[in-house]
Amino acid sequence: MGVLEGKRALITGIANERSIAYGIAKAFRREGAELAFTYANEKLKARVEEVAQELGSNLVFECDVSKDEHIKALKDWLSESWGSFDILVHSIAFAPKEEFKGGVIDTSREGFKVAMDVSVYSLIGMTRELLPLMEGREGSILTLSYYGAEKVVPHYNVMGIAKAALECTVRYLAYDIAKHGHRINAISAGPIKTLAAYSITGFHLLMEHTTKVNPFGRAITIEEVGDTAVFLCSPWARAITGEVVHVDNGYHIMGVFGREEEIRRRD
Ligand code: 0WD
Repeated sequence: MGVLEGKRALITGIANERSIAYGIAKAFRREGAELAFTYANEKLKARVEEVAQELGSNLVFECDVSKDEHIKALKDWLSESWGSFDILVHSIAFAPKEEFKGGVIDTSREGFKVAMDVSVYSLIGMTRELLPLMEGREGSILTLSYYGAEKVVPHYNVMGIAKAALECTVRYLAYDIAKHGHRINAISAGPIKTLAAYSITGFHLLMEHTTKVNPFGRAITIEEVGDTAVFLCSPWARAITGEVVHVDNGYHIMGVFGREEEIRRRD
């Protein structure tokens, strides 16, 4: 029996089969969860419907998280479809492409607003709206962050600021929802080649470097993020909330990079 048997999970943020949310959805399904999906806009509908079908679900709903009326409609739809549910996966972030070109100093007011709205406020809005549907079910919420929240990652810019705010939001929400018996955590994932990642100027160099210098010397996969997501959203993690768990092959523990290679070369 899977560890998520009997759980219902709402998955957001699938753009294609490279999306982190897809890796999470597959792992959830493997562990016995029932799934429902949202897609951001009409262009993504067919792809998300295919994914849903592949993972044994016909529950697919449009939700652009920058629109309050979409989040409200999602609640009504979910209430009619399931009545109640257990897990929300928030795998959504966005900033206009221009914001990744220069430095933080070049951030536009509009770019800042959009990044914070879609990538951070959406977690608050969705949590508030969907919370009543988790009543009495010891619900679990999961969002996705990145190391650029903690340290300077050139060109990550306003998204780094948004991720720092997101991680802080996780802690505040953890406090708020604990009184209802629910938990919320974040996974800080290492870089993965997805659509969102390719908006970031120089992403391939960042990926190359991160892969080479992390202690395991390899890239992380969406399946690895999926397995950690299963744990965090399962009863095994029932005492963990407000946490940011790094799934990055240990990249974030390093203080000096590339030294071993240099030492070997000189020996
Ligand atoms: O290296 C990476 N790929 C990492 C991603 C490392 C660490 C964290 N993350 C985070 C991202 O910042 C994001 O929060 O993981 C989350 C998922 O990102 P992803 O899987 O890398 O990217 P992608 O497959 O592009 O999915 C993100 C999706 C959007 O896809 P597109 O590419 O169409 O922007 O976020 C969704 C959308 O499906 N999204 C929205 N959903 C609802 N309403 C909205 C919106 N307004 N905007 C974007």
